[in-house]
Amino acid sequence: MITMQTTFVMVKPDGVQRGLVGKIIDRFEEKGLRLVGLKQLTPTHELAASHYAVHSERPFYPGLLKFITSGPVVAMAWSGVEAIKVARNIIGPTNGRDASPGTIRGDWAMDIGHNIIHGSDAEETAEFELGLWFPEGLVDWKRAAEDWVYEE
Ligand code: IDP
Ligand code: MG
Repeated sequence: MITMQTTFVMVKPDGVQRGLVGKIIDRFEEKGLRLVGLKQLTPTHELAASHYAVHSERPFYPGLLKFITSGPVVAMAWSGVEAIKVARNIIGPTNGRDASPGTIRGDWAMDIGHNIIHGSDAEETAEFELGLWFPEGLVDWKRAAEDWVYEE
């Protein structure tokens, strides 16, 4: 069953400071996903708290909020068939030391907290996160290359 999805991806402050934004965008673009939203911003405490509300009882939550609001992030929306799973595969598991080479975290992260990037984990979270970070909406376009990316 072919499901077109849009997922929320964010380069965290460590990824921005380390100069990895361009290389990270390449991974998603070259895979064949379609960029439908992109902006840089320093998240407010309120925005970060809403985004990570599901983790509010966890011991790492205060440190996580401090980290995410510490500087600019790059927020993105990517569309494609099963884009949520595809993006999570490109990103790799949470702890960079467990992540396989070839994934973003596997290539560039050595830590569970400083792990470079976020990606939505399910349809409901993607919808929530896209509404939160892109209240202005996304860009509606067709990437001509999709005729070659997908068989039908
Ligand atoms: P995910 O980003 O791979 O989906 P989650 O379990 O949803 O991972 O955790 C959200 C974020 O919280 C992680 O990306 C990481 O930045 C941070 N985090 C998760 N677990 C820990 C921890 O044990 N220590 C420090 N930070 C953590
Ligand atoms: Mg998560």
